[in-house]
Amino acid sequence: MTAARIISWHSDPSVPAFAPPPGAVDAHCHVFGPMAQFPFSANAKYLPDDAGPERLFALRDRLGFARNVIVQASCHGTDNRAALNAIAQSQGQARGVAVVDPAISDGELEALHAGGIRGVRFNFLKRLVDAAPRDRFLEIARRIKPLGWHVVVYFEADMLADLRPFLDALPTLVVVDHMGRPDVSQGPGGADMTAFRALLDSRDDIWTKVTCPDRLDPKGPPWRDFAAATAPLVADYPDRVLWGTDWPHPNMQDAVPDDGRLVDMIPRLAPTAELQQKLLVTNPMRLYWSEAD
Ligand code: 0GY
Repeated sequence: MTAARIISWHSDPSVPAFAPPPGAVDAHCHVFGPMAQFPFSANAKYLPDDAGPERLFALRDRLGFARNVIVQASCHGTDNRAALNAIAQSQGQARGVAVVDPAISDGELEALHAGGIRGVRFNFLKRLVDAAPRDRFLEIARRIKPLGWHVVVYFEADMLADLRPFLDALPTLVVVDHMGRPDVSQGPGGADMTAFRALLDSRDDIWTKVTCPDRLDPKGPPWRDFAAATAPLVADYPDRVLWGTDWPHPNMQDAVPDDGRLVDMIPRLAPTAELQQKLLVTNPMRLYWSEAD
């Protein structure tokens, strides 16, 4: 079993030439395990090697970032202890997004809040999770609203039309992972981006992460199609975008991205200092560190 565990991250990422602004937040990353302490879910669709907080924080420092938002990875199911452990070890420099079961108690939700969780993730990718009825997700969204949390949704472009009634019904701020995985080769005016912009235009409390060129642009570095499709989105919705590495890049095996090159892409997505400040500091701080702490 151990031999089959996946290493999905670059062993020696470059130091980026681009220096993020002080206080920059990597707003989409994960931790795996360590498995001996925090076993993976019996329903996990992939079995990764350990990628714990020490590695994550070493990468954060190498890339010139100050903070992390740790998103519960599907391989840990609804057991958020690995993410909570990483947040606890971050000395206030990490917050998280959990995956929870609808049966969770109010006390457990409050404990997650105390542990640094500020949102829940609803994952619709069939290759990652078993299907969950949408009414259960809506119930969770209603439960977490009083805590001031938001909902993170992960879906693919061809699911958007079907998901619209569900997304429209969500009662909290919504963050869409990786822009709903558009086909970036269609360009900024292509069908996928046009449908996604219609979603953003339908409510002013839908945000997105301009993340994962490595997943969305099969032509590879320097990810030209991704930059061409994404930069106009950052320009048009500057107060509703987040950026993250996606480290340790769950499931990426064949083309593991160099995280330094991902960071070096930021000025092509957000060309001005003002846009960079919003993308990397102002926006994530508003969502994850809105209290005075
Ligand atoms: C991502 C993407 C993936 C995986 C997960 O929770 C996860 O396992 O998020 C993926 O395989 O596309 O955003 O990290």
